[in-house]
Formats: sequence, C-alpha cells, structure tokens
Amino acid sequence: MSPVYQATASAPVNIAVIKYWGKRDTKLILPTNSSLSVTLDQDHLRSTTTSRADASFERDQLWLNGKEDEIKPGSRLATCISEMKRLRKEVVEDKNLAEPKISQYNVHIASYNNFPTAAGLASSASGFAALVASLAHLYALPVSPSTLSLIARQGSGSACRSLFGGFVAWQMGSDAAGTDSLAVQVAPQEHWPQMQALICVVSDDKKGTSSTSGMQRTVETSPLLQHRIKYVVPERMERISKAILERDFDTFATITMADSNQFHAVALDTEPPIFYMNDVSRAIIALIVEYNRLSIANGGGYKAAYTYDAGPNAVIYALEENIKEIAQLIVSYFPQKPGEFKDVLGLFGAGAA
Ligand code: 2P0
Repeated sequence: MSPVYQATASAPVNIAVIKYWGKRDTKLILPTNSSLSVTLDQDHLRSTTTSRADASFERDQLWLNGKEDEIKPGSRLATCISEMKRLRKEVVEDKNLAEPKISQYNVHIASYNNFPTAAGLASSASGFAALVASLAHLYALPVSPSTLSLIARQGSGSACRSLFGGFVAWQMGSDAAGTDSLAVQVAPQEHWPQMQALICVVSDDKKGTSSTSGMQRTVETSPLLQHRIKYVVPERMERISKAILERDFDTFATITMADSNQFHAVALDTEPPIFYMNDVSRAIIALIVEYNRLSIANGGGYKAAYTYDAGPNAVIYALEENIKEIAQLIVSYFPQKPGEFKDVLGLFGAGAA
C-alpha cells in the first residue's frame, strides 16, 4: 500500500492593536506600516485545515467550509500553494535525494472556520495561517514560523501574525522583494496571561467594503494615512512593545484605543469615505470611555481598551480581574436579542499548531 501524505493544522484569529491598513506592493502584500496584534486562543475562533498530497490528484483543489473554492491561476491561494511546494523542494527534496518528491503531487485542501466568514473577524488571517501551517506539516518543513509568515503574508497580510501566539509584530521591512516583511513574536501568551479579550459581535453580516479594496483606496486618496505612516506608527510600535514587555496596561490601553481611532479616521479620510463602525460600535466606545474615566477618577488606572477592525464588532482588551465586570456592563447596556447582538468571551493564546 502506498503511503498517505496528509496533515492537519489549526490557527486562531488575531486582533491588531496597531492596525495594518495600506500596501506598498499589492502583489507581494507589503504593508505601508508595521502592525502588532494579539493572537486569540479561542476554540470557537479558529480555522482548521487538512492538506493531502497524492500522485493521483489531477489538480490542486480547495474546499472552504465544505464548498469548493476555485484556485485561480495567479491568485493569492495559488501563490501560497506554489510557494509551499517550492520550499518543500528547496529545503527538503534538493537536500536529501531519498525524500519522496511529494512537491510534484497535486494537493487537496479542506478548511473550516468555526465563525462567520468576512464578518470583520479576520477569517482570512486564521485561514491562510492554517493553510500554510498544514502544508508545512504535510511537507515536514524544518522552518521557523517567521519563514512561514513570509508565505502566509502573500495570502492575506494579517495572516502572517496568526503563525505565532501571544503578542506578535509584523515588521513592514524595507526590501522590495519582501524578504524582511515578516512576523515576529514580541512576547508569548505566558508573559502576560492576565490579558484577555472580550469580543462583542455587533453584527455577523458580511462587511460592505472589503479590507483589500478599502485599504488601497485609502493609500490612493488619504493625506492622513501619509502622516500616520511617517509620524505615528513607528513611535507607537516601539511604545506598545515596551508596554507589553513591562505589562503596563495603562500605556497598552491608551495606544490601542488611539490606534483604533486613527485607523477609522483614515477610513473616513478616504475618497469616497469608508464607515466600518455603526451606532452600537460608537455606543460601546462611549461606555468604555466612561468606565475608564470613573476608574481613573477613583484613583485607579485604565480598565479596558476597545479596538475595531474593518467591521462594527468591538474587541475589548482587559485584565482578567476586570473582564467579568466589563462583560456584565456590556450585556446590561446592550441586552442580547437573538440575531442582533452576541458576546463572545475570548482568552488569547497559542498560534498555529
Ligand atoms: C489588521 N485589518 O491589522 C487590520 C485592521 C483590518 C483592520 O488586516 O488585503 O484582510 O488580505 O492583506 O489582512 C485586514 O486586512 O487584508 C486587516 P489583505 P487583510 O488586522
């Protein structure tokens, strides 16, 4: 009987605190600024992907949530698969002639998300990270997550950050070929295990303007983005990395909220303008601002930090000791009606495995 070449990997969603928004190279997916995220360790916010290579497969095929997704030539999917085959050949087969040449076989890939796709919950991030991780297992590649992040990045920019757990930076790099635009871990989850994330799903509808087209319009039309890239993000990357290393929640929270605000400001500064937040999103901001104000007025510090991606859902970072109170506060102000508002309590943790 011939051997079976199959592997499964899973990767969680990550939520940026310094936002990626803008590409300097759309084909290689090279960003206009560095970004930093926290990888969520959530059983119900993951992509799980199984890849199989077999000499009998006539072409590469992919099924997403059980439905076949066409792999168009030259597409991001095709690029990721061919880059992984190239790595297998270069790193394993060319070095050891005894290795089976499974890079020449076609692959069948099945991927499942256990959360709504394209709801502003970064399904492309966990999806491409899990795809690349499963092919890395299939091909038995002895390479680092940072090396894999170079390939996941070409599937979807934010995917490079889901290869690691904990606090992860995507360094924008300076090389035109993208060899230094990769993810690195700033600190593992265990460094600051008290940090938790509360995800408030305001809407699980598919979003109006995709990140890919929205950010390109911002690059082409927003003067504010140029200011952000040059004067704001480099300094914030340094300060928030230091805050994470020092477990300084006040600084982490102020930078996280400021960067979410500026990301939505550059979206508004785009022509035509892009709105990702809705009235409920803005009401949650007001609630968190007031909650922090009261804590500070009583001699405490910041207790919660909101952040919003390309959609209306709120993610609230807080230390474990405050999470329950915040969840109760949110639910009391926004009673849950089926189909209208759901809250998901999430811890954060490991990357692709
Ligand atoms: C982020 N977002 O840093 C930012 C914040 C959305 C807002 O990364 O074109 O889906 O596939 O590289 O990765 C969404 O962008 O875009 C995103 P592509 P992606 O998480």
